[in-house]
Amino acid sequence: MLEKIKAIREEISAIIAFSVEEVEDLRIKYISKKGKVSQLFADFKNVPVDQKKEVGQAINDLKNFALDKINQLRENLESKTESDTGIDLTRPGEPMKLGSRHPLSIVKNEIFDIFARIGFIISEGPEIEDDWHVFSALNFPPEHPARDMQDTFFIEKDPDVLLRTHTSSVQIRVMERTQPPIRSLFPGRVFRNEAISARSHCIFHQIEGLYVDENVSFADLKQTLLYFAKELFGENTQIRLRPSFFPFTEPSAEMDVSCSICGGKGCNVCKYTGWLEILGCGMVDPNVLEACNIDSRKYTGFAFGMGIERITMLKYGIKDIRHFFENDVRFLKQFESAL
Ligand code: 2U9
Repeated sequence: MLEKIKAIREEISAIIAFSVEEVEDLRIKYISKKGKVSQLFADFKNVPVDQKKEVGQAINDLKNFALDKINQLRENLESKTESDTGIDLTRPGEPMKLGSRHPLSIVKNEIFDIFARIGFIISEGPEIEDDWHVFSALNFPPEHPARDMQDTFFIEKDPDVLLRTHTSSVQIRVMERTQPPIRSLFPGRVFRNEAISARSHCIFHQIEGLYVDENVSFADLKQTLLYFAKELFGENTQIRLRPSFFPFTEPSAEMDVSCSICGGKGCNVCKYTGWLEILGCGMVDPNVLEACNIDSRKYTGFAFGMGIERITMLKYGIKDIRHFFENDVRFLKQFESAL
């Protein structure tokens, strides 16, 4: 019994409290009717007669000790006012300074929203890839220069392990496991073995898009991209498609938008052409559909791809791609401030 009393005394002496409510909880825990100290009084009847005097005294002392401690804790908390802390606890807090979203994230989210309104979902996949998903399934011939070490980062030990050069690899992964209809965007970081300059970087961000279903036509592609350009650059934006070539689309095209800076009249951003190139696109090559076990006689599809850095530079008139990766707050805080 004496041991138990000693242990409770040590417990009480170590207590600290940060609020009056906590002190009240302590009072209940130790000296209310069912509290630990009161429990000792209940157990007192079992104490042998010859020890009753000593134990009784010890329990009384413990009760007084607990009461003193609780009163002291309560007084301390109640007396902590401005006068003795020097702090006016009623003053409103300093507002937290908000950061701002990265310009690439602002533009990426805007593009997500535009395509979400016409039913596109988002799919993501690995940055470290294999030859099949980055090249072979996309109809790149074995000797295509993109497979060269000069253009693509491989790991030394295994030429089948490489950093993706486009997010088209994710489209392959989705098509391999899903039958049409497929309507998705594929955002992500991509890597190319390029010298870093004001205009290009070895890491950048892409958004690609894919729509595969029965009867998807080039007219659907063109109308979808016109809608996209008007939403992103304004209702008066015009588009033009120029023939191009990619191994994974046939036919292929590059899309220009009328320059949003000069409205098409000609300025130094559009190099006095009135047009800005913003993306590549085309009808998915039947070989690519077949490589993913999608029946190319039943289904057709369109795809497009764009670099988010390039679009963001055009939208905000940013002259050097390296700003996006330096994270200089003087650059970053110029964009949207609300999170
Ligand atoms: C599959 C089938 C077709 C995606 C496409 C482009 C054209 C394109 C570039 C734009 C600027 C890459 O970031 S960039 O350097 N992209 O021009 N991308 S069509 O076509 C696909 C993708 C996947 C299965």
